[in-house]
Amino acid sequence: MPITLYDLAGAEPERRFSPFCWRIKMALAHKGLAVETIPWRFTEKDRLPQPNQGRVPVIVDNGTVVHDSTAIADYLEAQYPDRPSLFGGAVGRALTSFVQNWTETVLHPGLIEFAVLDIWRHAAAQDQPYFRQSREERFGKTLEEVCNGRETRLPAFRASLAPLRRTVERQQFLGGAAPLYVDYIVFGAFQWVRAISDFEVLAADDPVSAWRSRMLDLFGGFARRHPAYGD
Ligand SMILES: N[C@@H](CCC(=O)N[C@@H](CS)C(=O)NCC(=O)O)C(=O)O
Repeated sequence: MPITLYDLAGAEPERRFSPFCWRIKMALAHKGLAVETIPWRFTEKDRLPQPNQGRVPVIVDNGTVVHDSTAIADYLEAQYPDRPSLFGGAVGRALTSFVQNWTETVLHPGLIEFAVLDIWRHAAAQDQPYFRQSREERFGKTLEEVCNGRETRLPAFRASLAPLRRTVERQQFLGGAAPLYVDYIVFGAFQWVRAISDFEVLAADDPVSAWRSRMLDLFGGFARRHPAYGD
């Protein structure tokens, strides 16, 4: 029986843009596990299986409900130890935490200021008022104001990617010669923006762009097949 994944969708059911869900979709592909995704909208809290926190990703695996991307990755690693490892052992698991924290405290905040208005534009009609209100409360300004002048912030954002750039220009993946969950965490952030915004955050000649392209090619071009902008 395939694993069920509740996956954030926009107005178009196939436009999937949650960075946290992308981590898990890539992790499931890495493990070679069959998955059936259920498109879910921000305001459909009641449709999620219990227990949950009103957020996705949530998976159901043979009746077991797991929510939160980190808990899901740990669950998959423990539940399916004979399949390719997501972390490459305890040391890899520990170092993944650093990259996850960098992604969530530096990369995501940088990216959301480019793309939050585009998220609202792509959100389902029933989600738009909730999304606008909740995010404007969080930012203390309108979505338009958040994204205003985003071109001028691009050079500083690209400069902030130096640690990632220096890594992926010297090795194929963050995991080394082959990708690991740590790659999926960072990739999820770029795929989030790529799925809902035509604002290209990476220069074409950036080694980070080449790495993103390698990620898009994984699993027979799995991520590349989903609705998105750009290459
Ligand atoms: N810590 C959670 C974060 C999940 C999360 O924030 N998901 C977003 C979608 S990207 C969500 O479901 N938001 C619901 C809302 O804003 O109401 C994880 O790693 O899974």
